[in-house]
This record gives sequence, C-alpha cells and structure tokens, in this order.
Amino acid sequence: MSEFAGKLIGIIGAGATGRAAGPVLSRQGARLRIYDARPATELTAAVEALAPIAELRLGDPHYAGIEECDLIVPSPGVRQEDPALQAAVRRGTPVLSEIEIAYRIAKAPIVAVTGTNGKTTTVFMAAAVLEAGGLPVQIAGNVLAGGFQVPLIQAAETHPADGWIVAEISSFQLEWVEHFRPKIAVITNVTADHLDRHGTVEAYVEAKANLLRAQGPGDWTVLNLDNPATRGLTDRARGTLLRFSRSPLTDFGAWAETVEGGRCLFGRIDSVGFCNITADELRVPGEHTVENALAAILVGLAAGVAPERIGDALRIFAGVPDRLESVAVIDGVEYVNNTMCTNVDAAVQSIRAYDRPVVVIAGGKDKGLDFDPLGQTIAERAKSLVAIGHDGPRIADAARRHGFTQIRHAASMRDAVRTAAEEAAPGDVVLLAPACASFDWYTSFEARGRDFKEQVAALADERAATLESVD
Ligand code: UMA
Repeated sequence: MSEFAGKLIGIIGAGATGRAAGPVLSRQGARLRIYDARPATELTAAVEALAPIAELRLGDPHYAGIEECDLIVPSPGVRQEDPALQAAVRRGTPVLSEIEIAYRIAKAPIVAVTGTNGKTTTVFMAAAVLEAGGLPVQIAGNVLAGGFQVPLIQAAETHPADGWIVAEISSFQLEWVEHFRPKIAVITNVTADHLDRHGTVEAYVEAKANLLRAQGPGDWTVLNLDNPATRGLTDRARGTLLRFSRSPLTDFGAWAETVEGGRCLFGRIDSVGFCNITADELRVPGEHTVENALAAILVGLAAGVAPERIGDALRIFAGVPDRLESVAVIDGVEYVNNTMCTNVDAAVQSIRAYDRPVVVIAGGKDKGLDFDPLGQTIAERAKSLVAIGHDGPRIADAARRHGFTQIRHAASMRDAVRTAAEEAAPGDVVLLAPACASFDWYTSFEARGRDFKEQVAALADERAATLESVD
C-alpha cells in the first residue's frame, strides 16, 4: 500500500505542480485539499481538473485549516519562509516537495539536472544521448520549452522501470527534499541568480547541493570543474564523482582537448574512453554548449550508452526553443531568441558565444543581480545595446560605466527589434539576451520570446514586401 494512502494532504498551489500532483496523490489513495492564494475565478482550469478529486480552498493566502493536514506539498513558487510552512515545521508536520513525492513513487531511474544556466539544454542533450542508446526516455520537471511542461510527478507515475526520466530540477524544488535520490545527478554551474528568493548566493548554492544529499554508492555525480561553485561541491559527492572541464583532464571524466587542430570532446569512465566529436560539430554556438555536451557525454557513459551513439546524438542536436534559438536571417543579419537568459551570467555567456558583431537587446525585471559584469561584456564585445523594460536603463548605466556609448532605448519589443535592425549590418547578430525576468512586460519568458519572434517575422515580411515593390 502507498505510504500516502488515507493521509490528508494539503497541496499549496493550483498551478502546473498542483494540477499534476493532485491526481497522482489521489490515485495513491490520499485525501486532498488544494490551497491557492488566488481566487477560483483566476484558476478555472485548475478548478475543473481538481474539484472532482479534492476539496478546494482558494483565494486565502493564509491557507486556513492547513494545520489539519498530515502532509503539506508546497508548489515551487511558495517561499520557504511562508508562515504556514514554518508553522508546520514547528508542529512536526512533514513538508515535502513534489519532486520528493515523485521520487518515492517513480519506477524509472532519474537523471536530475540542476544549475543556474544550461540545465534545460543539458536535459534535452542528455535525453537525446540516452534515446540514441535505445532507452525509453521521458523529459520532465522544471522544463518549460516550446509549450512542453511535464511535472516530475506525472512522469514518475507512468514511466516504465526499464527507461530513464531526465528531469530539470530548480533550486525552489530542492528546498523540501529528504530522500530524493537521482541515479545520476548533474550540476551544470552555479552563479548568482534568484537572490530575491534565496537571499544570498551561499543559500542558493546550498539549495542546489540538496540534489546530492541522498545519493550513495551506485549513483553518479556529474559536476563542472570549471565553475567555482560546483568545483566546491566535489567533496559533497556521495555517488561516483564524474567531473567535466573545458580543459584536459588526466584521469576520468569528460573534457575538451585540442588534437591535430580540432577541439575534441573526450569522455572516459572505467575503461571506456572516446573522442568521436569535435566542439565545431555542435550546432549551437558557445562555450556553454561545450559544457552542456560534456555533461551529456558523462550521463550517456554512466547509463552505458555506446560512445559512437553519444557522438551521433550530439552531432544532430539542434538546440531547444528559446535558448539561443536562431529565428531568421534578414538582410544578412541573424536574429537570435535567447529569452530564457534571465540572469547576468547567461547574458554574458550568450554574448560571448558569437565571434561576430552583436547587437544586444537586454532588460526586463531585475532579480536583484549586479549588472556590472554584463556592462563590461557589452563594452568589450557588443556593437550596440538596445535597452528594454523596467531595468534596461540600469544595464545601460552599467555599460556606460565601462565606457560604452552605443546605447539606444526601446519602449516595446516591436521598437526594440526595429532599433536593433537599424544598428546591425550584414554578418551581425541581433541577440535578445534580457538578463532579467520578463514580468515587467509579459507573463512569462516564453511570451517574451514569442513577441520577439513575431516582431522579427513582421520585420521580415515588411522587408520582403519592400523588395517586391522595388522589383
Ligand atoms: N501560489 C500560492 N502561494 C504562494 C505562491 C504561489 O498559492 O506563496 C500559487 C499561485 O497563486 C499559483 C500557483 O501557486 O496559482 C503557482 O505555482 P508555482 O509558482 O509554484 O508554479 P507551477 O505552475 O506549479 O510551476 C512550477 C514551476 N514554477 C516555479 O518554480 C515558479 C515551473 O517552472 C515548472 O515548470 C512547473 O512547476 C513543473 O515542474 C517554471 C519556472 O519559472 C518554468 N521556474 C523557475 C526558473 O526556471 O527560473 C524556477
């Protein structure tokens, strides 16, 4: 019998997590109460899905009666210091994240990927590698890409034991875990982000490190040796440590090394060592893509995928929507949508990914980050900056402090795309790299990416119409 059978479980949040966790826990025999601070009028889809299986208590930010529950499952958006959660801790009522419940009911082993940047791309690359090995693979977790969103608990319930679940895991989801034990854990890198939630970088790193907490012998721990924060976690690995680096390693792991003029990606665990792909063959540009590929190589090797299949999978991997997504070439200028770049480090990496002049569109709702490194990178590498949104002017100020003057401002995405087009010449890249959340102008980073793509398409149509009328 399920450990959740007969329990009264209070789920806080009727978003993607609550809507997935409710039905699964109901099938496990639990009695359910769904709480949400928002009123029913704003949650019509959730009400329709959950009302038949749960008691709904909506529109109350204090979650009245939650102390009656035997277990509380907060959605990732609920802050750890929420009074209802802290009171539960004091009472001794368990509070568990959806991913913890997912782990407890999962049949398939889990590859769990976290990190500040690159996690979605690494998830998709690792999944491609495992699929190339002939294994049934389900992508799940925090991923939101091109409309794809499958909470981990949903995959855990259905995916067969002989397959793999490859899950993106956020620091929010790692706040309430106990036994969550991925067979393969990957931390891509940790740099400053989500400080509005975690308060300090140290607290953020600790949340990420929870991914490794319950691992043990027989598990694998994949860490980036080039990132100071993840390098600092190597002594916390409880599974077999697999390190990756963009510089040569002498023993086990994955690394990039120049051989006969080509930059080869090596992987070696046990006696299996290989290099059958070069960095140039990866279709998404940038050093961060090399890092993601090295992580995916280690996931493949740990899962027993044949090296030649790993190389083949990476060679055809074309990227993930909203992450350095090449949208169009108009009059010789390439337009790239990197709306998912919502922090300073991601913006810096994406600008550095190009060895051509880059016109950067940046700005949005700041997350408490220091824009100085971005200002410096813009000054060193960008041709022009188009500042957008609530905090675009602060990015412009940071660039100015580094002596950069080619700065323009735009009041809408339409305006931004057109201003960027004026600044660009054939051969250049126009890159949407916001370095900020989207919530000043949009409801999500996806909506921002959609708007960018629509504005680029509109520009392409107009240019084509102009050409036709000239003909
Ligand atoms: N709510 C409350 N009280 C609170 C906070 C929220 O009642 O204190 C309610 C809201 O009114 C809302 C619901 O909870 O109705 C929303 O829950 P949520 O914000 O936890 O979001 P979900 O829809 O459950 O989606 C979550 C992830 N969202 C967040 O972490 C904020 C999704 O990641 C994830 O895809 C989904 O679970 C499935 O696993 C999105 C995200 O932005 C993509 N993640 C952040 C990121 O990638 O940077 C971490």
